[in-house]
Amino acid sequence: MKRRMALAGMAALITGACSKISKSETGSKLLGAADDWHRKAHRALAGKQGLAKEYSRADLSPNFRGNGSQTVDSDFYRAQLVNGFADWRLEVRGLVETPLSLSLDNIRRLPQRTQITRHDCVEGWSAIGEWTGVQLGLLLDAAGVRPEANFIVFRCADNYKGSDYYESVDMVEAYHAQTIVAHMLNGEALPEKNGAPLRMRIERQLGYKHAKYLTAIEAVSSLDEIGKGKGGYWEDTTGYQWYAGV
Ligand SMILES: Nc1nc2c(c(=O)[nH]1)N[C@H]1C(S)=C(S)[C@@H](COP(=O)(O)O)O[C@H]1N2
Ligand SMILES: [Mo]
Repeated sequence: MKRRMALAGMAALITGACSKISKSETGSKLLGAADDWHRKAHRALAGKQGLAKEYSRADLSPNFRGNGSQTVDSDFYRAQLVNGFADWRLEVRGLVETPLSLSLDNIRRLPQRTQITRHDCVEGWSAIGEWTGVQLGLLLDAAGVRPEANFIVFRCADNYKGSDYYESVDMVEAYHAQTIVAHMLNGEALPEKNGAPLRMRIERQLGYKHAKYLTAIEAVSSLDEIGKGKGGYWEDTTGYQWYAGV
């Protein structure tokens, strides 16, 4: 199996066995509990595996603008920018069998996925970019997500207007083929303004779900105790929908 082989490449990082949770079981449990008609309706229409449209190189936006935080205001970040993020680590933690701490090099050596997609921001702009990175599902399998996990929380290095930026998705979105931890935009290392060195791409969801300056991926059973409990920075502060299907 391809996925098994990919995981074997992480052997040096992982000591535990792979988790055998059934994703479809987690997914249907979540759907059954959904109290959000928009989410239910969208899932019914798109299906669990529906892919966001992918474009060709000819469609790429000449400049993929930056929005929200465009840098991280810390000495550590400034130093990492200069040394190619050699000391940056992405943690995979929470409800997992084997917590991981991955360097950029670890991430680059895993199987990669490249996708050209359109980013839609609620503020009324769109841009098409080519993103390369590792599928989130692969990292979650490597860490062995426990069956009690219902959501994946994305932790970011930046503080946006006084709050630590964060986001979250359910397990269906987390394991979607186009949900990747990206380290490249248009074939080059992620620019600072677009979330260097790592950002989420969650292609069936609106722009604010795509967490930049990613530091940790956390498996949790509930979002109640995270931030103000609504699942993300914008959901907490402005009342944007947690389920942000495009
Ligand atoms: N950490 C972090 N992630 C973030 C934001 C932010 O301010 N901080 N802004 C969000 C919003 S509203 C959008 S539209 C996109 C913008 O991505 P871009 O800067 O690559 O255009 O990032 C999202 N992810
Ligand atoms: Mo946005």
